[in-house]
Amino acid sequence: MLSSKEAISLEDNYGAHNYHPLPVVLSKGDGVYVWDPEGKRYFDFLSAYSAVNQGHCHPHIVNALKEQAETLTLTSRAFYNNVLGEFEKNMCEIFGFEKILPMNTGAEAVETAIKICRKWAYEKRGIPENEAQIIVCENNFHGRTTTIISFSNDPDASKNFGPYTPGFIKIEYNNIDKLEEALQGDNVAGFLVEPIQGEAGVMVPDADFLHKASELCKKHNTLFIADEIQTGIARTGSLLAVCGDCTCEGSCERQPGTYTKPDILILGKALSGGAYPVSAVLADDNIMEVIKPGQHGSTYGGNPLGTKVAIAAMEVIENEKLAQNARRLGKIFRSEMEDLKSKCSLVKTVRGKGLLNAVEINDSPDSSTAWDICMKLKENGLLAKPTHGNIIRFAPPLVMTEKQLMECVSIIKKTIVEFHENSN
Ligand code: IF1
Repeated sequence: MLSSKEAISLEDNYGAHNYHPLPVVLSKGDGVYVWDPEGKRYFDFLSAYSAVNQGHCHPHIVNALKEQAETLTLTSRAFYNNVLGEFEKNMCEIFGFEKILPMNTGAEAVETAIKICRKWAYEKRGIPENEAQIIVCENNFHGRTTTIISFSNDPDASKNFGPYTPGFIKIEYNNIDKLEEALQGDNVAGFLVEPIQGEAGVMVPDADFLHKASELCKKHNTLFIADEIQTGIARTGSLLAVCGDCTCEGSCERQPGTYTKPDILILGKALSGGAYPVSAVLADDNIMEVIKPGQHGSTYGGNPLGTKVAIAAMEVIENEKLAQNARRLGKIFRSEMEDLKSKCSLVKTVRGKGLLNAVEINDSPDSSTAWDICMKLKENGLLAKPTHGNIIRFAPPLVMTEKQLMECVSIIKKTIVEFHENSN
């Protein structure tokens, strides 16, 4: 097996430098743990950006992958296959929609949602062709295709990738008045929003923001499009972040009054538990029917291997009650981080929902402090990475036990306190 040093050197020499990874090489994963080639074990507190909610190499998911891989992996959609229909039925029942369109990556699903919204606008709402506008939020992250970065205000994500796709209006996140103002436009077809802005630094909106936004969209016959690629699949303590503060103890009951049903729901990442790229767009017939045969798709979209994996990944979420676990452990984690904040001025803010949390470090976003703390966390056996500048995202797999969480809390507290003491 390659040593860490050798693996890093190969990536530096032959790989595009489109990332700046923490200098750690992972060679094995199991549950909440990952190992480097030298055998050092770490707690994974990033979960591949919430794609590994079910834990690394979950046996139920891996077994489904292995069995299907020896049976039938890809047919294209030129023919039917005997797995896709089962996946589609399961997903529509779990999430309460009439139809699902399967894709592969999150960005593809976001692109799919944008295309469906625009086509619905022209064919159902009568907006003049090529005039549809979609409202998005400042500091959004919805993927990295040219259209999606066209409405990003992050220069790293968008500079020198033009010309940009038109048809998007930016408003301040979590600002209902600005949304209402933007909805006055004649040709506003949709509002695309992350229920919690992950990359922006785990920005949690006001508790009633999503519901009020959905109501406003209804009033203006505009589609409410929820990008739950990072917040969905139990990460925030409910099956979906748009479930709000539900009291579900079992599967998602989509409780009226707490659940805000989107017109279009976008899923990805943990939909397949980190074992295979699977994403999807869900909507009811009156919206999804605008897509006719031959008008959208992809070679791998809805393939039997990915959909078998996704069926198993969703079974794990349900059977192991990972939403409930995320909700319970998330409260403990934030309480412990607030305790740290009360004792250490290096911690400025703690925020999050379920097991999608972030700690804002009390230093300039241009400083290397958050990065340096993550380097110390790595030395102490826990992997996390800053988002923008001075914010450290903490998002472990949802299979974590309370005992493991408390061990991680001790590592985080010890690391940040010692870092602060040594920097004074
Ligand atoms: C990277 C973070 C970034 C997403 C939401 C769509 C997508 C993502 C809400 C696109 C993907 C990933 C992409 C990855 C790092 C990570 C990420 F927010 F999770 F931290 F970049 F902002 N909607 N997020 O979070 O899904 O096409 O990647 O499957 O690009 O560096 P994808």
